[in-house]
Amino acid sequence: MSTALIDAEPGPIAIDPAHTALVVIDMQRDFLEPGGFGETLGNDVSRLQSAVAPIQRLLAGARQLDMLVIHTREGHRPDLSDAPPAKIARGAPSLRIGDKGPMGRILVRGEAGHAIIPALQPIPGEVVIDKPGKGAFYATDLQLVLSTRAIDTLIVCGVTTEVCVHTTVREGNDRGYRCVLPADGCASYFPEFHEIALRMISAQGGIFGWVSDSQRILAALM
Ligand code: TIU
Repeated sequence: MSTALIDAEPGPIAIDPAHTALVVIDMQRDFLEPGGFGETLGNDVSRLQSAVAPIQRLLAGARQLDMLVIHTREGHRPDLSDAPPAKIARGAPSLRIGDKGPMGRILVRGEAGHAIIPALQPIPGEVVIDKPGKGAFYATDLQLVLSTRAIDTLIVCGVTTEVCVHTTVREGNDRGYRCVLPADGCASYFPEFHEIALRMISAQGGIFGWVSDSQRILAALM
């Protein structure tokens, strides 16, 4: 296959799977399961479940097409040397980053809660990027991985729409990547933020990306 035309807002986008990466943001137990970082912040973590099945379908399609697949995980070194004090001190969570919770230390690499949920486990050959911030480009080698594979387009899904997905799309757009979001493959603890975050991306002629959905993306690709 050379190019596929994806139906999207604000208009169709032609992508070449050989130069496209599927980027799955932070589908970790810490955000999706009770007892993790998301719940310590006071969120109803069940709100993120809707993204799981669409991402499973996107992963299956990407794997069939041999597309580059990248998974990210938000988290910190066990000594918290890469966790800014301002991030640890933020808000009034029931447990802070680094504290011991039911899935191990909150948002710390190597702990059970830091792992990607069982339904979306990476397979050999897929890239896993550990990131200390909300954006996947900040303080990671993501851009190097993408340039090594001559990637120009990112299909970005995961959680949460208005936090780590949005930050990554904004970072990616400024670095020259065309970013397409499957609306159903993203989710937020705040449904209204999910909706408005997607509208922000495709407004003004697609000011920093395109919004589609898993069905339309897969219909174009497969
Ligand atoms: N709290 C929230 O909505 N999100 C995060 O803290 N990180 C991600 O979005 N992954």
